[in-house]
Amino acid sequence: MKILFLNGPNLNLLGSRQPEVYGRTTLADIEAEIRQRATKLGVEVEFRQSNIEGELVTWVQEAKGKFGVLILNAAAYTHTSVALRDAISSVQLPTIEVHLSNIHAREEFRHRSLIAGVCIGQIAGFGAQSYILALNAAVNINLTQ
Ligand code: CA2
Repeated sequence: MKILFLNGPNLNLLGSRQPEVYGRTTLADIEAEIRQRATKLGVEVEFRQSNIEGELVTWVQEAKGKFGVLILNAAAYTHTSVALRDAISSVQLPTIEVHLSNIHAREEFRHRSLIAGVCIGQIAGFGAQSYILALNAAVNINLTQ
């Protein structure tokens, strides 16, 4: 099974700014941890980041038939992107929404996720651990489908 991890805008800055909100772990650290765990779990992973909404939309479209599960931290596009929601909905690829922070405990504009309704579930608030929880969920989803 192949799992695609997509990361949205500004997540390339992780670890370098706002450590009080997002911690000191970089996206590269998260990727390395995910790769180690994926090897042990016997799954393949691909890990990408983009600051461009259209690029994320294209990657979601292209994932159909190539990946079994999509794990998506859409970052700020979570709260704004009808385009990403439509892309997820159209590919019908099991998608897990992931966030480092607990978006429901933050500013009101972050409480609404436009993609939540087309995802299997949402994991938020566990920092880098959210990605690991999502990986485990993805592996288990695939076992039962
Ligand atoms: O908690 C999450 O994972 C978020 O998806 C992160 C997004 C935010 O817009 C969402 O509401 C919740 C922000 C990612 C930007 O990350 C930064 C990291 C360091 C410095 C500045 C931004």
